[in-house]
Amino acid sequence: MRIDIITIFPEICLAPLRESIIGRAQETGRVNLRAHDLRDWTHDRHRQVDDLPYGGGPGMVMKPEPFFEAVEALRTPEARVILLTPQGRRFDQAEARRLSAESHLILLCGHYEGIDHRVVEALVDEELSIGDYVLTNGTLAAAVIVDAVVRLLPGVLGDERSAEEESFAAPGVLEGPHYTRPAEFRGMKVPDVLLSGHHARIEAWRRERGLERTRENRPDLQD
Ligand code: 6SD
Repeated sequence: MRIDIITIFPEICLAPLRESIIGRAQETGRVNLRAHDLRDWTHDRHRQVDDLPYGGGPGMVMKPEPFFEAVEALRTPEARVILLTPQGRRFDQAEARRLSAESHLILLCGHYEGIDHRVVEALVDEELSIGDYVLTNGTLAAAVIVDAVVRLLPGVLGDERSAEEESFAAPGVLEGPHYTRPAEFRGMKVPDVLLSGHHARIEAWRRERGLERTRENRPDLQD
């Protein structure tokens, strides 16, 4: 998969994606990830990407021209162009799975008050939001989406099962708790059932604890 990110802060989205699993996915060529500086598509001395809003109001609006030139330079016939915005459809695990089947994503990151709407109308295939809170810009949101999508690509996770078995794979039920050694730590014991070697009982216990957690933390997930 190829992913191009267009932002005024390329380093902010690249840094967290260089480590660990996603870093390795890049090194092994499972994903070709690039972040581009939007200012590279300006032509004035100040490399200006924003301007005053028509109709007045606070803050600045991102100019359309650099986004148009950037997308025209980077897009391929298969490219899906996505804008990160609090006004977008909510991104979740099902959306991550859907996007992991694409061959080329172009992620547009806004800053300031927002982006000239002609970009949305003429260039953008879909608007996505990573959650109901307001960030200062779209760059961290783009990094979140890349992380969630790339880990689903074939060969990216060492243990292929772990992409499947986790929370949200079974819709409406969160994962149960995990433990590792030591079996007793500061007086806190690992539940006996996990040491029993009885796989059916372990599975039933995990499911029960997952349901408990769902009821407590995410009642909205239950039917
Ligand atoms: C103006 C942006 C772009 C500002 C954002 C996305 C989400 N889920 N929260 N905040 C955001 C995106 C904020 O540029």
